[in-house]
Amino acid sequence: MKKLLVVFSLVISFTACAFNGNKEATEKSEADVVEVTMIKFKFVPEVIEIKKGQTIRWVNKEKRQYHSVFFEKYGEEESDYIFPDETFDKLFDKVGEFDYRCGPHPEMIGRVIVK
Ligand SMILES: [Cu+2]
Repeated sequence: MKKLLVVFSLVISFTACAFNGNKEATEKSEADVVEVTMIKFKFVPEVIEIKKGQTIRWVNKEKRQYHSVFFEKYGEEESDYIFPDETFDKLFDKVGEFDYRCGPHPEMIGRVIVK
């Protein structure tokens, strides 16, 4: 009976550990996502500074207009069109300054500074 209790409490503490681990992972991933808004044909903020390993989430807040995110200079593919209330995520794992634009609106530009 005592053995059974030990096993039982071990199971409980493993479960508790796993649960805490998940909670921390969720908190970390939320902190590592930084939002840029697409509104009135602008990226807001136009220049954003983040840390290596963070993700930018572009959020389209227009009423009707779609946009895209295009790091053209670096030979990257344009994102799919991002329609109102849709988002696009991109992870930045290299330090540097990266200029981008909207595919359909070349005058709509932004810069990501990764430190
Ligand atoms: Cu656009």
